[in-house]
Amino acid sequence: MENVKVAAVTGASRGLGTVFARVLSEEGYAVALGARDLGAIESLAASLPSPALAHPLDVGDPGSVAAFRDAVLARFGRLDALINNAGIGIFKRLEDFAPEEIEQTFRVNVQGVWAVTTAFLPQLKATRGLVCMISSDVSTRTFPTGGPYTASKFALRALSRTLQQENPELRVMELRPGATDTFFAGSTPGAPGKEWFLRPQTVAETVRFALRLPPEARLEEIVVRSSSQPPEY
Ligand code: NJP
Repeated sequence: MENVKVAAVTGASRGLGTVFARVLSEEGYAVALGARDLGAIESLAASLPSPALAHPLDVGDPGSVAAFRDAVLARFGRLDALINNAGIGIFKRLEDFAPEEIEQTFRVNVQGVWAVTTAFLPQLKATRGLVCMISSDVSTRTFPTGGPYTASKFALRALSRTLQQENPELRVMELRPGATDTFFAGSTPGAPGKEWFLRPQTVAETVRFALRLPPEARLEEIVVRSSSQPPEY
């Protein structure tokens, strides 16, 4: 296994995470899958063309992050790519938020990314690895009902850039998808009104492109939006 590159994907149980995992596997990476829905990631692991590990992960729980890290390193011993994909969104007017909902948004979308990334930092530095932050096209803009979510993605953008500045040997990429047809925010793929949303596979192809670039190149940011997404959206 020593020469096989290894990738970890958080939030791999559905939506974008499952297609990121498949692309990594197709590109020859052994893949570690983390999410709270263990059954879903076990099924995914069994269907991938490369060696895969499914292990429970709640990115908001430091003990869970440490157990995930230990399991990944016990099985594979290295990490070449980390896809920080796990994320949540709660959408309503600011005055309607409960404090716990804001805390939960930042615990998963910001603190969770920090926890997983720093847990694997020695291994990522050793391989001069790729750290892919699944941010959002809203990491530089706001919209009504999107306050805490957009704030968390602005914060993730800052975290990504700081990580790159502190660790020049890493390749940190902020991937900023527009509206994508997943289970995000309690929605259902293919539901009415989502006809123009990007397909998750289309977003995942940008990760394949990044993986195939030679190490001399650092793809720092990708914004990918549906060609049907209204410009004012
Ligand atoms: O959403 P969904 P997406 N610990 O709901 C996991 C960003 N994005 O694929 O734990 C660990 O289908 C959850 O797994 P589980 C978005 O902000 C999306 O669209 O089993 N994992 C599931 O696998 C997010 O960062 C759109 O419940 C946790 C996954 O996250 C990323 O894309 C637009 C977790 C969510 O799958 C993937 O979201 C955009 C935790 N505590 C950015 N909590 C879009 N879809 O339109 C959740 O700009 N997960």
